[in-house]
Amino acid sequence: IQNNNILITGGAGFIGSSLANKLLPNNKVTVIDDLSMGDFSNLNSSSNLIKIKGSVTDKDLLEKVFDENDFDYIFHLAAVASVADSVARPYETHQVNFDSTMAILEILRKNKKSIKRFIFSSSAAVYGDEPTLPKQEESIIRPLTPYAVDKFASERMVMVYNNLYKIPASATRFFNVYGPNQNPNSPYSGFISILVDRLKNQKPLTIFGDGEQARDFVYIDDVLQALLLIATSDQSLGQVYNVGTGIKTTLNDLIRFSQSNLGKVVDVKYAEPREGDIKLSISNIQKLKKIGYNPKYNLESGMKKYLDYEF
Ligand code: UD2
Repeated sequence: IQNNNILITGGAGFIGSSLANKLLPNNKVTVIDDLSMGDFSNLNSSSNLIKIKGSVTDKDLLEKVFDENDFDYIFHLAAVASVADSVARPYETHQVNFDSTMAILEILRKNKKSIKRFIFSSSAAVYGDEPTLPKQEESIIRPLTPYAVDKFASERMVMVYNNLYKIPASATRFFNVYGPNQNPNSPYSGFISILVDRLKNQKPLTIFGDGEQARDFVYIDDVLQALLLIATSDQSLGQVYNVGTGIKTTLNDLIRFSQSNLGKVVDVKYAEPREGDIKLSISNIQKLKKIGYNPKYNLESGMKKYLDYEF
């Protein structure tokens, strides 16, 4: 993507800022972020960058931003990413995780904005605990939390606007993304960001459960590759894609890995599993591969790159 005008909501957060930094040298990038989890310091300084501190639930702000810009691409990454937070505050998180999507879609429809693509970030959460693995895009959908329902509803609404109103759109279902600038400071931050923080600060790590729960951990650079492919492919129009690696890793694997490959010992405490925690979440990525996706990182190379950056 070059010489385009791009909006990234949640652009100061982990995935959003990584995407913005990749696009900034050759594009104009507007970032909206409420800084609840993100930080503008994640963004490289550039004359191509416009930073807006504000919420995607603020319709007046959205109207103003769209009045002032003709965006080519919109990456809607702003969300309350904590599933537990959605359980504690279902109405508030619904406004961020669903209403904001509709608000942007409505502006695009009503103002007859001509865009190249709207990309919505959905989640593996939509599959819930239905045990069939690996997850395919057509697998059974069983959202179990307000977060998962909002992600699925947003995703579907995006497809409806694509089909009925010809707003060109695609969606991603992220599995467990990790890498530099993922904020470790919430208990519901990504496990790997917490692990790296504990390794750095020599503090104990708590594993909820026996550590045999497995995830599909995907390195941020591969996620950026996926986002750009999905945004620019003709085939991906009106489609939703799993974004992962297809590789299963348990939390215990991660602990063993950091000790044997990196020589870093972390003091691990085991505690009761978290309520509603999913045991296994692994993606099938054949659909994404059909549009050219080729993940470059396994756990070893991804963790090495992440730790080189951190230490
Ligand atoms: C991920 C996403 C979430 C949602 C969900 C869908 C992240 C950060 N979150 O949640 O937004 O899309 O997938 O299913 O990517 N754990 C510990 N100790 C800790 C922290 C976590 O044992 O200090 C465990 C946790 O109980 C879980 C595993 O580590 O079993 C992974 O937790 P996570 O928060 O990184 O990711 P997940 O899959 O719950």
